[in-house]
Amino acid sequence: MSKAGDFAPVRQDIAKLLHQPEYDDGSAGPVLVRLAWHSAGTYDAETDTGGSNGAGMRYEAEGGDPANAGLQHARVFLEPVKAKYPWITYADLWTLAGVVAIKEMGGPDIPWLGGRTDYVDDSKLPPRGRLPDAAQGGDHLRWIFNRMGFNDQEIVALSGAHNLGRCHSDRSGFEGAWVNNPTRFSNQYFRLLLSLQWKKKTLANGLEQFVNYDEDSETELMMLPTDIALTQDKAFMKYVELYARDKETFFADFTKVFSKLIELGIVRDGEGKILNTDNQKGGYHS
Ligand code: DDH
Repeated sequence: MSKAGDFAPVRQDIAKLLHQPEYDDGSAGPVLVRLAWHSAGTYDAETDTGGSNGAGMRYEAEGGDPANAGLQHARVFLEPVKAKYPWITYADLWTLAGVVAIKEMGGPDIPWLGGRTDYVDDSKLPPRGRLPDAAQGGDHLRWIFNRMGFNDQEIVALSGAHNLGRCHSDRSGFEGAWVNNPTRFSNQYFRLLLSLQWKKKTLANGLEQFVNYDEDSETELMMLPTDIALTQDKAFMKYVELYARDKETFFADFTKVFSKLIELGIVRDGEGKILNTDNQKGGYHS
């Protein structure tokens, strides 16, 4: 039995469950990264609401947000880990799973601190609509990410997570993967944004995405309108070019911005203890 607060065996068990031969590209990794991001990306700096603390996605108000469609797969993958280590909170488990998955898929080692609680303060529940809409453009990206406290460089670095995973027609309505090897973390997404010809395609459901018909690529790859928007704005494009040519800088910047993402709304003391959660108030308890 592991001691409460000993995250090393939890990390190992998360790493072991990533291999899922029956699921997607054989890996639970990408959807776990998306779970971590969506758990945190509801944060609003101005009202100090949302964020990973509280694991609000367990409840219909947040979990049932169409933006979170498909993330139940990620939560189900993690249930055996939660059962084995009942002391870990969902809020910690989901964010930790994201960083473990990124590392296991060849990405950087992202600093992670525990201590989040599963207490949901009703007055701080994020309204739906705080996560980005892939059908939009650059103004929308700034509107969404500035609200969380991210600048242009951080928006582009974060978008590099689309090196991983794929779009599902029964979840977001978009279809396909961004890169040929969607379970390997790299800067390939940025390189393909620049090197391939992207053509608009209207899907049967009416959504528009961009696809590449390059004969050299093994499969049809895709980009969301929000991905293409990064190449249509000078300020974003500067960082797309930087990350396409310099993988080390992308990894370093991604490390910083992903750890900032999963700390949004969390205030810690010098020892890393979270100061701004109050388990004594009413509300949901796990
Ligand atoms: Fe994303 N993302 N994302 N994304 N995302 C989708 C999948 C994945 C947007 C839309 C979509 C980030 C930013 C944005 C991952 C990580 C991150 C899908 C497809 C859509 C749509 C969902 C589905 O059909 O299953 C938009 C728009 C933005 C934006 O505006 C910038 C960020 C910041 C991250 C991050 O992790 C830091 C990952 C991983 C996936 C693949 C999931 C999977 O199941 O595979």
